[in-house]
Amino acid sequence: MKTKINEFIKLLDNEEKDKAIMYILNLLDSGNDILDIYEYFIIPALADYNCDNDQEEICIWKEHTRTSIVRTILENTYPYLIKAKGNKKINKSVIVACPQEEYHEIGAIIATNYFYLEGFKAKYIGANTPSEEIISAVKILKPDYLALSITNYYNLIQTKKLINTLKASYPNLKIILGGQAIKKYANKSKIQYDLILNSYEDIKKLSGDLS
Ligand code: B12
Repeated sequence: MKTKINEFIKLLDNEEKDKAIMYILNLLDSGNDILDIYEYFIIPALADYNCDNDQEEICIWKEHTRTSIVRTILENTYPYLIKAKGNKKINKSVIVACPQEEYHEIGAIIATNYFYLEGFKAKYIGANTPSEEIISAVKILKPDYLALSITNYYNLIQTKKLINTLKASYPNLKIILGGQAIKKYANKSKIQYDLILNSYEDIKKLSGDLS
């Protein structure tokens, strides 16, 4: 496995988009578990990425290029998710979003896929989603859960205001928080929430508790 991961990361480092995509699709076609592909290949491809170039502008476009390749790979895993999910269904819906100014969305998309895999009716509504759009989605779709992914801690202030507004109008809506800023700063920020989830195992446990 370690050799395969290194081979894949090398393809990404060299920005060999076609080869990187085919590498993962071949692993999936040869029967590897979709969750292993997420955990060992897709998540570390960005989470462990450090740009070692000195000039910041090179780092930024390189980060964009890598993210774009990883995103394409992620979208291409969807048919395999459909197969892996099978008939699993629980009668709960979740909207996943990145709040206003939060552009880091790969974690949110992965979380949406994990909810889907565990049988939730899961809908991802986007990165940098203005508060009024999130409120509108809650109003129209009436989900059981709203899951917000926050990476940058400075987005916690706006998110805190959004949750206060939502809780005042929709007291039954359960708020799930996840992402790097939540892992580090949820308690300090005194943000309201019902659940903090950060991994597939956390979502699987919630699904088990609800079944
Ligand atoms: C890719 C990336 C970007 C891309 C994002 C593109 C996109 N479409 O998503 C772009 C280029 C836009 C970007 C921009 C910026 N970035 Co950036 N970025 C990254 C990078 C390299 C990877 C992030 C990522 O996708 N990780 C992989 C995912 C899978 O991991 P994850 O998000 O943690 O999600 C996992 C869990 O947290 C969890 N999870 C996440 N959300 C949720 C939600 C729920 C409900 C659940 C259950 C679980 C869950 O599940 C996931 C799977 O395990 C990180 C470096 C790093 N080490 O993380 C920096 C990083 C996050 N960025 C950083 C910064 C500073 C920025 C910028 C301010 C400056 C810049 N570099 O351009 C801007 C800010 C943009 C904004 N306003 O949001 C800092 C953040 C520091 C901080 N403040 O805490 C980091 C850590 C880099 C660094 N070391 O300085 N970035």
